[in-house]
Amino acid sequence: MLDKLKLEIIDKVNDVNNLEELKQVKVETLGKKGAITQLTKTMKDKSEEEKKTFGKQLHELKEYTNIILDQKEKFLLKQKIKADIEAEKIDIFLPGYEFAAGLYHPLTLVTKEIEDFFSSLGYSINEGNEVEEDKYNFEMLNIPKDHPARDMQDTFYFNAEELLRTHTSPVQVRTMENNDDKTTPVRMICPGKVYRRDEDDATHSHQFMQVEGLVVDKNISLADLKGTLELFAKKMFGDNTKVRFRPSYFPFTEPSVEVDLTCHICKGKGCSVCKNTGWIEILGAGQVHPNVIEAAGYDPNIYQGFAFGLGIERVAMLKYGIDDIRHLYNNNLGFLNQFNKVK
Ligand code: FA5
Repeated sequence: MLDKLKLEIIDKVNDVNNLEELKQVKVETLGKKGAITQLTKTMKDKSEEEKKTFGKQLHELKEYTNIILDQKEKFLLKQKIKADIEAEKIDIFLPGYEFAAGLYHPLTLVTKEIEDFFSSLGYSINEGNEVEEDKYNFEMLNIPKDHPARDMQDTFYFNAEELLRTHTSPVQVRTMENNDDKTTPVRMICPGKVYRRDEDDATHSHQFMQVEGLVVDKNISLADLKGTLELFAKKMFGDNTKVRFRPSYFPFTEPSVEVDLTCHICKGKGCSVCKNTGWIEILGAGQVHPNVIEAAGYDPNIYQGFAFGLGIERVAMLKYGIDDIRHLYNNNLGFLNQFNKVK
């Protein structure tokens, strides 16, 4: 009887083609209701003599079944792994996919170039706060509460004391103030975003970027500022670049200037971008006002300085011939992909 069962089990295991079917055979033989388990249950009705011989044979059949099921399982597993590898085979000779690498935004490119230039002159690169205190954005820059210069830069307030900075100039004060030793010179630039309630047009935006520059030392004059900015303009735009210094007014510099470069679109003839002047203003600058030097803790009788605030968008527009500042904010990949293709 057990020989017949053994042959049946061997046949079943031989006919199995996959792991699922093998599981089924295991249930049918060794499972709770499986043939071998059922036979084990009949043992209690057998005589002592039968129990010995039948029990031994049944045990051997059980061992044997376990072994052939195990062997078959190993064989089927091997087959499955082989089939999976076959199915997932990679053809290493197929051409790869091209991944588009990220590009620098033109404003980042220009910022990096400005940073490189000033670092090469020994300037440090500082960071400021976009949410700034009234004290630093205005008061310590010689712009008291009722000063009309505030109107020109009116902005977004969080409360009476905090606002989105209207320019990067507060970093001038913070840098001087943070310098514990008020005898060491300062040479720094600070790039960052600024905000104003300006009307958006081809050259103005309500949110734009500036780079502040500050030098404080003994014997610093407007000639140093002029030399630095002329060198900067030539480095950024080529040796033939024309730079114009116009007298201007900022409460925190005296004297003050505004600096223009020849319009890149009309080359100085006059067009809608430069409002027919032939020039585009890129920065405001001047000798740091003695009141500002003093408020930040330096002695204005010994130390002088120059400072400038450069519009990064304006530099990018001049450099790349961009005729509308709004192109820089629209996230139009067709436009952005023209700059510095990095692969
Ligand atoms: C200032 O912001 C002064 N803080 C600059 C300064 C710094 C003067 C240090 C003296 C010493 P002004 O408002 O002119 O100045 O702005 C400086 C530059 O920012 C401008 O020349 C222009 O390039 C850019 N700019 C100003 N307003 C806008 C705007 N709405 N959109 C884009 N760029 C602007």
